[in-house]
Amino acid sequence: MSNQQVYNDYFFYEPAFNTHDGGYVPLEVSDVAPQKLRVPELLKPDRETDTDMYYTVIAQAGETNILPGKPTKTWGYNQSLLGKTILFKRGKNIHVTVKNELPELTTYHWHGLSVSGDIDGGCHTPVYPGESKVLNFKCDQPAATLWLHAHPCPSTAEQVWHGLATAVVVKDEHEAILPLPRNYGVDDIPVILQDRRFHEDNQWDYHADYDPDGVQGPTAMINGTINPYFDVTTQKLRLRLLDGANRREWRLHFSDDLKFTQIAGDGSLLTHPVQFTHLMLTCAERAEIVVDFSGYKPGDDVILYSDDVPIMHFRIHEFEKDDSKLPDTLFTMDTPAVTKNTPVHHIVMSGMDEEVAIDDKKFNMERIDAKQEMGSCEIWEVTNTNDCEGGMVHPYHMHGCFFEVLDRDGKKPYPNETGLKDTIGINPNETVRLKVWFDHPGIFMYHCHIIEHEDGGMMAQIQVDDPKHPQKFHLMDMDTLMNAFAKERGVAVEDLHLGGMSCYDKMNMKM
Ligand SMILES: [Cu+2]
Repeated sequence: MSNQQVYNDYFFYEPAFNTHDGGYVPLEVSDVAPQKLRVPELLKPDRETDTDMYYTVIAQAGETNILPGKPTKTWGYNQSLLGKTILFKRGKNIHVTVKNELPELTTYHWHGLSVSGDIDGGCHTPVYPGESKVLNFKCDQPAATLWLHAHPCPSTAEQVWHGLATAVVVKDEHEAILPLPRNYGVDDIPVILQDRRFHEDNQWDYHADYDPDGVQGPTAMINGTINPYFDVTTQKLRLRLLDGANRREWRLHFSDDLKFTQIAGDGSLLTHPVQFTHLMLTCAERAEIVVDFSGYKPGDDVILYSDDVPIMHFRIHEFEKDDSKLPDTLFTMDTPAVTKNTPVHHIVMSGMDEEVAIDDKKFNMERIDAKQEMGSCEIWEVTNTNDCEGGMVHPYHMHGCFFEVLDRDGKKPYPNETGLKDTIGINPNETVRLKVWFDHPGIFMYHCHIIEHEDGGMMAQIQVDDPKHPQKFHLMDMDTLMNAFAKERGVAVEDLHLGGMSCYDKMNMKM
């Protein structure tokens, strides 16, 4: 790695950090005894051949011992909280049976997976309690860390809060030959960053904690573990960081300002490795980093902080020397060219609290907000019209595609915004330009990934047509979903209370 520059900057606008929000919930130092980090097992395929992989993913309710005392009622995939890590190999045909054993409908959204709209798992594809469905697709995208989470409108935030989120890892032949840690569970682990508030008897209470700008809790929870430590037994450790929180931004740094190397972002390796001492993640963003513990000896404790709160410990043990060097180039972008005829699509993210909107509208399941042909490339100019003073960073996410970040207000993107991305934090009063193309047809959502903003209507949808195979897409309607939720919860539909509803009510809008 020839570029020795080490960045010590979070890059985003400091006045827009969540720490300045009126409703900010600071993280608190945990007084729980250190617990070994839960590293989710890899989900075992039901069957795997040279060409195909078969999985079953079950959304289920359960109880989890998170804190001393009473177990917490939680939801998860194939386990009581979060889920096992799902591995897809590039080039294989994937068959996933998704089963819903929850008391209410859900969807299975594969965040970052390059698939058609019917597989993507947005709000038009509910799976009702007791039902299952088989998803068939080919995995054809670069190695990356993706995730699976629930996405039923307008209850995405509450379901993710209950625990419906898990890491998905795509492997390919290119990544496989790079000198990177990849011994899962030993020197290559997912790190799902979330926060929760524990109420009486260690329970979560989404409605008590509800905030239209995003639900937060004072306790950092990493892979479902409070005050975790990880036993380091290798010189280099690869962390697949995911901001899986509903609202929280993570501003990460290690003790001793230990530098680390970011190797991957949302949807691929970065084009070049970048060295940092500080890294900010907004909701749903991923960063794979490699930490080199060569300067430490057995018995040392390296601490990971968010802002000034310790959230995780790395206990150093004996390890073998590993001075392998990364190549300068990790990934080559092969994206459609932009010409002066490339269409430009402007969109505006506005508001905070209940007033959030995209292009002055709240999400409507039955309205198509944009169209783009499969295979064609457009420049999306996305503006956050919040004020620099008092405004917030909105993490903008698109389903069904990756994008390349062209610039931020005409300036170069941040140094780790190379490679393929699907989520980008946009500062107040800033416009980012993205190169956007779709490889699959369908209806896809684009929205703020502060999940309460998404439920509150800061979301829109695009219809992507395959010009060679025109299709008619079925759109769900909100009444059908609301009636189903009401029935499942045993209440009249007028008495149904789902997170995003208050945002529409307050604006006198129908959901
Ligand atoms: Cu937002």
